[in-house]
Amino acid sequence: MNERIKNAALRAKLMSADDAARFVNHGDKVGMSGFTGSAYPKALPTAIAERARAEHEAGRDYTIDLFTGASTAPDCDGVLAEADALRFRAPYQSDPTMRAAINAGRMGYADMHLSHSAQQVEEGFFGALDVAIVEASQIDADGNLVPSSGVGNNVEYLNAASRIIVEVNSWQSIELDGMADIWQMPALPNRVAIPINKPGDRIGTTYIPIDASKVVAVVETDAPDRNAPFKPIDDISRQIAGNFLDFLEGEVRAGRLTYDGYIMQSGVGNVPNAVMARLLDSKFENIQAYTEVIQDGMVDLIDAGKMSVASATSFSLSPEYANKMNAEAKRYREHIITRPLQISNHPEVIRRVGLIATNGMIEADLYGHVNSTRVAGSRIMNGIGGSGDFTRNGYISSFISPSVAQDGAISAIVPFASHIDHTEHDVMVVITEHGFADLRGLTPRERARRMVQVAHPDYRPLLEDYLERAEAASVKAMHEPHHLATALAFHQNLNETGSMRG
Ligand code: 0RQ
Repeated sequence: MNERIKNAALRAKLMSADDAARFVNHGDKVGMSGFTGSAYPKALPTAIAERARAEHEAGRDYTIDLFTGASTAPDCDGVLAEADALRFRAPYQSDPTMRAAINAGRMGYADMHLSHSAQQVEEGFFGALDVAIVEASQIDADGNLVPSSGVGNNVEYLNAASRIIVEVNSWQSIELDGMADIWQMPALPNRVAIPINKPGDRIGTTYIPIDASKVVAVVETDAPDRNAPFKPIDDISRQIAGNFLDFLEGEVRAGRLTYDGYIMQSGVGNVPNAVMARLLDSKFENIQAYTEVIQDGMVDLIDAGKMSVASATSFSLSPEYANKMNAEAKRYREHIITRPLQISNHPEVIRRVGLIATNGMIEADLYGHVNSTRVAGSRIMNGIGGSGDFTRNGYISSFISPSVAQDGAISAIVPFASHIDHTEHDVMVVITEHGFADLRGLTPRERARRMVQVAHPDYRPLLEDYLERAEAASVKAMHEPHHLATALAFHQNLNETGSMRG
């Protein structure tokens, strides 16, 4: 594998993951690569977890603070949480073991807008970064890193850290070389406009330059990304996708969108994937994505000639599609650009390109506030991720969700959201299998009437009762009526009986 490490000085730093883990000490702040199961380091997390266990068994403290691009995998977040190796985690996670550790109060978690995360780490909001552990597909002769299946916050973590550990993963295609577009944000106060006008604009280098004197270890790996498969598309997802397409068609009829002018941002998950499958046989052409992750559905759209370019920060592919990407990276890099997270999610560029943002949600309330992150107000699910970056700054923001979860015990439309990630000022369209609620231009009370119509029929009478009660209690507060004593009754019922119906 030495052909992937072309720089002799860095080749001399080759060692085992266990030896490299000696450079990661108790109390260190560690920035790792990794984004939605792609491009995370495959060997060091397990080695660090083993070190933590050994230290704990010897009666010594050992925890680190961990920053990434976004979620990683069981062999990264999972093993570290299992070994109680983390004191603090940011900015996003979705691992079941880690989620349980956070919700049990065993470790801390700060859920942040992903576009903020690199800047806040680089500027020292969390203290100085000690170590960056970054996966690369190769190291070139000059010691630059060629990114693997994602870029995330690697540039900023490599700049900020005192020590660098590089994992060179030979599972990643060598032909990913050329896909990344690395543009470095000048430091404050010397910021300049980001010169991206269209999703396909390339503005930087295809590699990440690093300070090679900071590299303490290079580790070879040959392991796949996490690559969770998608569930087969079910009837509910198909109906939601159909309603989303009706909404887009309405925008075309209203003259606000053209069939060759759809610029997409899409959250991850089964429903967004169903939307992309539906776009395959739609009238939309030359679809462009300015988004966070490349998903199976986008690869299909590229193959079908429907999507001309997709700009993101990483892949989030099923195993089948990851293999296809690896086999044909040379062809796909003509259509796909991977960028630093702070560029893929930058409010400036999102606003400029005029994209339509589409994300999943936990719940929306009658007035259009959306909770993406906390079940019944307190229990973290994953995190806000990039949904806030795209929702606030998109041209149109939409949320897609089944109207109920857990066999109908939970309504996705509630009187008052138990936690608010996206305010009524940001949320424009809410889509379920029962239709779409276009909230634009409506007053709060008009919005509430539209939201009832996209709720599950079982919950509509309960929501209507709530509205009547709220209006009766709000003679002097008719702008956005609430009955505060029962505003969270759905959630109270859920906690007490296991169902929002009570
Ligand atoms: O639970 O997995 O145990 O079955 O949430 O729900 O319906 O499959 O929807 O996969 O789109 O996830 C908000 C979590 C939705 C996601 C969220 C339970 C439900 C199921 C998954 P099970 P679905 P999705 C850019 C965009 C924030 C980050 C983001 C998310 C599980 O979309 O994390 O948008 N968003 N990033 O049963 C209790 C409710 C529930 C509920 C659903 N009201 N109460 N549980 N569930 N609604 C990309 C990135 O930033 C990376």
